[in-house]
Amino acid sequence: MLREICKRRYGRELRDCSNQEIYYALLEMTKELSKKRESNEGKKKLYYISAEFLIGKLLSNNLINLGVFEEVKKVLEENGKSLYEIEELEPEPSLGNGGLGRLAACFLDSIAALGLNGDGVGLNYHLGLFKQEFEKNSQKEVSNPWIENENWLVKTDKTYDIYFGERKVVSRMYDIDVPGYENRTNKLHLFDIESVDESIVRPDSIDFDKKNIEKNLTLFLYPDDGDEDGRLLRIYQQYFMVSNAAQLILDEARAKGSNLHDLYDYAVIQINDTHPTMVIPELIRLLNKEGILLDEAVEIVAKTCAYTNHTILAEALEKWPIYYLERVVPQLLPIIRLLDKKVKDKYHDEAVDIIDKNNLVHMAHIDIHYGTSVNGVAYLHTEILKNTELNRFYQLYPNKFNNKTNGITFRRWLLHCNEELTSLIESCIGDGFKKDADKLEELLKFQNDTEVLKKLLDVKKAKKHQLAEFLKETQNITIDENAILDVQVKRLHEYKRQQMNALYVIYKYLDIKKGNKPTTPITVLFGAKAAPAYTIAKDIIHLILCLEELINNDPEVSPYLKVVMVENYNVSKAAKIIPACDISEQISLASKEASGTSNMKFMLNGAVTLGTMDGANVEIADLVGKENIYTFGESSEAVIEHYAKADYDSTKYYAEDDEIKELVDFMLKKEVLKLGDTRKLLDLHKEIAGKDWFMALLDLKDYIRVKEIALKEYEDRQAWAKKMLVNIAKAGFFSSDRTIAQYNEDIWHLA
Ligand code: 26Q
Repeated sequence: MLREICKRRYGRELRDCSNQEIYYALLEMTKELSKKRESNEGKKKLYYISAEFLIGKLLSNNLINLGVFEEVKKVLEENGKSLYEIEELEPEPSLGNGGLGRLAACFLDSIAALGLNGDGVGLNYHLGLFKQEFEKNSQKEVSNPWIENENWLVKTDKTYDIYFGERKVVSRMYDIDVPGYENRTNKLHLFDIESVDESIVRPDSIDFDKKNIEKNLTLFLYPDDGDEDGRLLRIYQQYFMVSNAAQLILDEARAKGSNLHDLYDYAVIQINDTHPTMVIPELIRLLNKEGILLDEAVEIVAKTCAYTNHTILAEALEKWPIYYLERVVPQLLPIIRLLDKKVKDKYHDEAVDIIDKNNLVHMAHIDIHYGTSVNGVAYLHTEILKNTELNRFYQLYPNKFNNKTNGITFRRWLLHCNEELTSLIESCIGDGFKKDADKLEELLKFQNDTEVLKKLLDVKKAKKHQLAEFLKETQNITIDENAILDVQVKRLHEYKRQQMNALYVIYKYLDIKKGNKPTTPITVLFGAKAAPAYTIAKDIIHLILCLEELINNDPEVSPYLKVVMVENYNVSKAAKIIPACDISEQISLASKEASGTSNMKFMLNGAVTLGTMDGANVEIADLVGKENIYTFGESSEAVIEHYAKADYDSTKYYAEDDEIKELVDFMLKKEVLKLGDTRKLLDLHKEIAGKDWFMALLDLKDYIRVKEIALKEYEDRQAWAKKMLVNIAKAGFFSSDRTIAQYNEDIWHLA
């Protein structure tokens, strides 16, 4: 088929086409193939509404799911072409910030793989999350377009009128096919308006006129930001997304015979964090317009919606000033006030109000009162929601609360990103694990098989080699393929504590300077974008880049320790980095990371976790047992208590412990200041020594202690390989197929 497409498009044989031409031919072929797969149908349908779908590149994954990956790869090879080189030409859709968006993408893959009738609904951002560049050891943001003339989007003829008060825009729906692994195809519906104007972005930046919504509505994915215009635009985007979703849902239900009084038999809506919350008042408004009385409309919608919470950070919970909503979507205000009144009349408890006394609208409260289900994303996270953050709500609605521990799609995070490991596993236990991830447990039989353990180490080495070549090519960075690869890749946030890892790097640097040379060299690799307005996060990146320059150019130290900050960490870089990793850094302050999902990807690829008892790390520890994970730090209970009593004082740790002080003060040493910006380093120093809101200094010494143990134990290669194997064998639980099966069983009830 590929040959014919090339002939038709270019009048040439496959072998005479350029990689770029072949990429477009493959795009056409893949779209054609997935169109042929019948779509899922059924009376009831799931609508997974999310402001973010961090789908990443689609070509290879779609080929895998359509069952033609091997064949295509072979045909290309026979014609002197490489699928991997062709893949590099695919522009990456970065339509998400991080974990939440990537989770939505993994979920779409699993929903289709399980043959469930469910589509994604979101926004067609023209520019994905900014592209990160490093300049003078600092992050610079530039715009990140992904839509070429030929792309994955299929323009549909579905359009809707969307009103912001009196102001009307006309939307259009674009679809991206989601072919299920050896199954039928679902869709990701992305809404857009035609008047968006990419030329309003100022060159070489991400600045644009935030007032003109005709031109900017779907221009950008929102990186959390603080200025007023920006926040208003976020509300415009959210309403645009949910009004389209609501109209689509009602259209489809009606077409299947719903009289709308029975909407919940035709539709279930999963609200991904509070970003799509306005779908609740919007649906109520639309049902009411159709002649359904308000009280009944509220009941109907409450039976149709379910909410997932992804964070317990108070500052990340959406609370919009009521006058913002009044300005953007005045038509929703009567409904939101009605929802609030019902709550106030019934409960007389300010803590659960929708509109608080400061006239802030608590979006999560709408979801909890007016939905069937509230779920957290890992066991510990759900417990914290129930017992502390959302305890008042849990007392009102104990049956709504449930846990759905996150998962990842094994098609992308094993089959595609690590073919070498996939075939080793297959040679041991057959290919049943590809459909049923729990079968990975059969690997445990090989725990003491020296042959298999050796092959496992060989695979790791091969993946390190590939990563080393990639880093050389893209960033001109040389890493030692024989070094221990220690990796922390995730969005930059103080609670994730990249700063604590940076302090470890300083510790190790000074230790090597003192003459304590590690037996095996260590590479500490970071990858992280900081929100453009998050100054401290940017200062932490600055520190890491300064350390990178200092250490890698120090002839005494660099043979033993290297620091690498990967530029523009994204999904495709993750797919190259994760399989090469030995030690997976999951070091958030206990209680703060709702789940984490990279922890699962690393484990699946045979990395050993070094982490706190936070998020899904708790479940990883439970599964692999304490000899196969390195844990440290204060417990979530202890941390929650520190916050409750406000008794954590970083100045104490800093001033009263000379070892800690030496590490923190290092960032102000002249050799570092010489490489960096004094203001930024001073600010960061002040933040850590004087405030340290996420308690890096609290756990620092335990972290260093346990990390040193891990590095030492790495030396026993056989014992380490066994840990790797147990981690892989136990990763089956974290397949998003399992997560989705549980959502369906407990919440969605699709046939
Ligand atoms: C909110 C308001 C205005 C602008 C932006 C935002 C915004 C955008 C993105 C708020 C939050 C996010 C993303 C949150 C996120 O990624 N959370 C992560 O979700 C993962 C999947 O459940 C978890 O594994 C992570 O622990 C959690 O941090």
